[in-house]
Amino acid sequence: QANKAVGPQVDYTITGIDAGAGEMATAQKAIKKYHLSKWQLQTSSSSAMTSTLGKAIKNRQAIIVTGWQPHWMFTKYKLKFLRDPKGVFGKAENIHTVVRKGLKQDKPEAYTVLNRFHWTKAEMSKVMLAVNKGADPKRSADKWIKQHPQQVRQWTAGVKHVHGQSLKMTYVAWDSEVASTNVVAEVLRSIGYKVTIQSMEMQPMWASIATKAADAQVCAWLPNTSGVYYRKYRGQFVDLGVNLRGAKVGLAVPTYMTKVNSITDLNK
Ligand code: PBE
Repeated sequence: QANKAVGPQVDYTITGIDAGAGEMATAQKAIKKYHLSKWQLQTSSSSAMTSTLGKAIKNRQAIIVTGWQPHWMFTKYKLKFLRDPKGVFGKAENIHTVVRKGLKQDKPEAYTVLNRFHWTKAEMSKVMLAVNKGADPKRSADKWIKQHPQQVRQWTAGVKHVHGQSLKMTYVAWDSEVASTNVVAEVLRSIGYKVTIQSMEMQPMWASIATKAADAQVCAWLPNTSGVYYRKYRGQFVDLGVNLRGAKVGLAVPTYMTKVNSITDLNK
């Protein structure tokens, strides 16, 4: 089987995630740029994609997914990103925190904490892996916070306690963003905010900040993956800068697919 072309083994299908994800648009672009005319990108969800991936790996079958890092799938499974010689997926990305206009004036304490929030890929992965193992996201966030008191104190240092002010965060239920959003929400709760977090598709998430229906989101993968909405809503939000450095997006396969190392190999 290792010698057979990969296309027929997977029905020329790339297993994707939610249609609204930036990575899905980029994967469509890759299909064009690499002339993968026989190939289709299957829309599903992060959880359906990882479940299909898990089953394929259990049976040592070929599979190609839209992958990203940080993500627990790279911890749990032996995966590799396919090389992307045309650079369609771009290089490493950073994740930014984006808040609504006027937040600094209205809720300066929240603004300060959101502005300071930043962590590493390894830290985010820890929370993601706990959630993947079945732990509640809020509890996993709490546990991480308890284990990193100095870091969290840096984000809240000198910030005065508020008394039940409300704060609304929006996010997309990608595993990475479930982790970051819950951690930030719990930190803001610890200084007295009544935080609600609401998951939605990517476009409404950006719109919620632009229309001031929501206060903050920590899910902006830039410059590429969230670039469409970053440009579309430019001037209608405040970019607080990087909260995680060196994220990556691309097509990924299990390492046992030794013949498939580059997106160009999908044409063989
Ligand atoms: N992701 C995770 C998102 C950004 C974070 C790569 C699935 C996407 O828009 O594709």
